[in-house]
Amino acid sequence: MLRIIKTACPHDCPDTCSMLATVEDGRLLCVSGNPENPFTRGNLCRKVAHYEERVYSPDRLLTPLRRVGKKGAGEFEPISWEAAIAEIAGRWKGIIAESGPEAILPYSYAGTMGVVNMSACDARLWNRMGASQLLRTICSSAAEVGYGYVNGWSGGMDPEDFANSRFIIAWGTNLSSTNVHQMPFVREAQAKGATFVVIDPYRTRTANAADWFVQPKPGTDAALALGMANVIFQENLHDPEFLEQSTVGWEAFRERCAEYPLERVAQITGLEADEIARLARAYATKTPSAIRLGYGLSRNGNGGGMIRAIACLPAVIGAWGKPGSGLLLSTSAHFPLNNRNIKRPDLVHSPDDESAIKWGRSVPRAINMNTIGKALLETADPPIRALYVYNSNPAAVAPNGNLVRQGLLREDLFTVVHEQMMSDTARYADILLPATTQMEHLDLMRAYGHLYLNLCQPAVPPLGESRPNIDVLNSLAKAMDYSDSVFDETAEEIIRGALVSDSLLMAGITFEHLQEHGFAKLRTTTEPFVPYADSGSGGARGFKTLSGKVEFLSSKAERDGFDALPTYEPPAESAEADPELARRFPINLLSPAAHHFLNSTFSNLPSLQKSEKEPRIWVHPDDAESRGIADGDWLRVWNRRGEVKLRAVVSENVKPGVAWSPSLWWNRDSPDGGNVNMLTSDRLTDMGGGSTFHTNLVQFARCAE
Ligand SMILES: Nc1nc2c(c(=O)[nH]1)N[C@H]1C(S)=C(S)[C@@H](COP(=O)(O)OP(=O)(O)OC[C@H]3O[C@@H](n4cnc5c(=O)[nH]c(N)nc54)[C@H](O)[C@@H]3O)O[C@H]1N2
Ligand SMILES: Nc1nc2c(c(=O)[nH]1)N[C@H]1C(S)=C(S)[C@@H](COP(=O)(O)OP(=O)(O)OC[C@H]3O[C@@H](n4cnc5c(=O)[nH]c(N)nc54)[C@H](O)[C@@H]3O)O[C@H]1N2
Ligand SMILES: [Mo]
Repeated sequence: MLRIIKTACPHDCPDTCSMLATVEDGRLLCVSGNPENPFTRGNLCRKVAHYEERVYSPDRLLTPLRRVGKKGAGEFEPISWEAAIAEIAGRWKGIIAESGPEAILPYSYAGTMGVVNMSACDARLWNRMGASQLLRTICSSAAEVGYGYVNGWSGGMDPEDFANSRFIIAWGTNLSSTNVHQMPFVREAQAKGATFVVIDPYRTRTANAADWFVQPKPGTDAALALGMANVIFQENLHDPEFLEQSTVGWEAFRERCAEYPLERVAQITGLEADEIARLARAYATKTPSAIRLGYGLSRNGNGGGMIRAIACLPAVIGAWGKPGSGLLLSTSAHFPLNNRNIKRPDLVHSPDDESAIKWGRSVPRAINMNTIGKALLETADPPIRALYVYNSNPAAVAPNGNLVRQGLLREDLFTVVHEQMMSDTARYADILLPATTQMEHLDLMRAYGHLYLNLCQPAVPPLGESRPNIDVLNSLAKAMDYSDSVFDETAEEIIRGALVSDSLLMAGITFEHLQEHGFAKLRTTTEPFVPYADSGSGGARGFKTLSGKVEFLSSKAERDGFDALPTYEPPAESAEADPELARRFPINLLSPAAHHFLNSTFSNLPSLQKSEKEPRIWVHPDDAESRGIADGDWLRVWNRRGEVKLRAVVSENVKPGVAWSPSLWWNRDSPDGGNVNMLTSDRLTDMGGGSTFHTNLVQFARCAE
């Protein structure tokens, strides 16, 4: 008997595809895209198309395990769930009694983006406990803060509206790999005569699909954006009416842009002055024009400032409030889900809470996830004594990997990992718990690259003894003697609570509706949705800044210690800011998303490893020649933080002085057991405490096989 279940892809990707799972006798046979969804249109990416390979992978964890060997050796013995939960709660109670709840650190990210298993069940437990808070900054925080200074939130265009654009820029995003369902809308526009531009220091797959590829030096895009705005103002291509009615500080901004004449911008970015001028003119005149801005470029030391400068461009030309026009960073803020019901902030300690009085802090301290290595090794008052990892694989994905390893190797750290796979991080666990995949549990997905909610309905029973996050965290809450009724809520109850909304965008989107259809688009007033369209004459309203307008001049930014106007600053670890360092380590290594992996998810599957071939590094022929390197040689790549071995691809896809290594291989499958994050820096971005994976100076040389 074949059954087809409507579900969705839970992984950390803008596309959040509507899927159909085909099941026979409780076994997942295959998955396919749900053809009814107008955004994902029945197509799945290469990674997810054979999801059964992931569900039934030999790396799946099927029983709870207790460490028997040395820390990190990956040697375990099976134990029962009862024993595992009792042991964890017992250790936590002891630690809380001695050092307070902040000695416990949960570490998680978006292994699943489900509302239940990423946002609800965990927040409730950690809030109730008063555990250290984790700042979830590894991906988007710099971009959100930089963009937020301009528009007040991270929302923007409907991705489906790109089909109506005549000029599209993919700026620091590799859509053909990381947001594949955006591309048909781009191609539709191209077929109607639109120009598609890619701005990226690496010639990506997306660049190969573009009409115009612009290749600046990494970390210089703020100068490029300000230089473009300068051309637009000088040539009178700006929209004075929009600027007057809907923005703050545009004349001061125009003066700031005048500090970025073409020659200076050409020198900073490494682009020809003429190309910058042509790009600015085309952007301003071939309207409606749209920018798809990626998080990728924000992962530079100056990432927040770059995003902030780029985010100003649509307002300069009055692009907001019109079809096919504007900018899209993320759609996640568009979903009016009931965050109070989801996270239950009322469970946070009140100042007269017993534990808060005893330990002296009513709001627990926050630890930035990008500096997890340092936090494990150096945090005091109290030190981190227990770590609980779920939805993430920090041993592979976090920067400054050698430090992360050292932290995880601490003998006195009690580490629990709840995982689907025997991941790099799982090997460091003291107690290792098996997690269900999305095929085995219920959840609700919002998306960061479109406006559809999806219900993930379980297709098969949990494999082995695996359990979803909600079951495990609720069991732990009970074992901790927390009697709050929220720890009895089921996934369905949480989803129903999340859908409670008085927003018109949610009209009729009920649990039953989602069960029947699998997905629902937010009930926007126009189709496609056009943000800020309900404007007064000549302008657009509804920006979420304090002024309600686009803020070139931001008093909020100023209060936060930044320039009141967008500006260009080189990242700290760059030739411009630190020439001495750049002499020793002259290559800027970018390590963005790999086509066949999703961060470190899927990187263990043989078929996808085969497509991704080997841990590799793309280097320019000049940089290869000067070091006697031939295509296919093994390279030793190093800096002050670490050293890794990668296979050389000699290629003009990068400019001299830049290298590119797609991420992420597991350490397990990397030569010498270390992936590219042994090199990356845990220095934080200018804004938002974000990650700086692309601001990474290295040196390389040929090495033996
Ligand atoms: N196949 C695949 N898809 C994914 C992921 C994956 O790992 N694999 N990861 C998912 C996740 S978690 C995220 S956040 C998104 C990320 O999706 P994207 O935002 O597309 O991120 P990346 O591919 O990491 O980086 C995009 C591009 O930014 C470029 N870049 C780096 N520095 C600069 C710069 O200074 N200026 C400019 N202009 N460009 C720069 C890189 O060369 C890269 O091509 O993708 C999601 N989708
Ligand atoms: N060098 C370099 N490093 C990077 C990046 C880069 O571009 N370059 N990208 C960064 C970015 S953008 C991001 S978002 C981070 C992502 O970093 P992570 O959030 O750690 O993402 P993944 O590597 O996908 O690991 C997610 C893990 O969660 C597990 N998981 C999935 N679903 C569940 C579940 O329901 N329950 C439990 N308990 N576990 C589950 C998966 O098996 C997987 O091992 O990586 C960052 N690291
Ligand atoms: Mo991400």
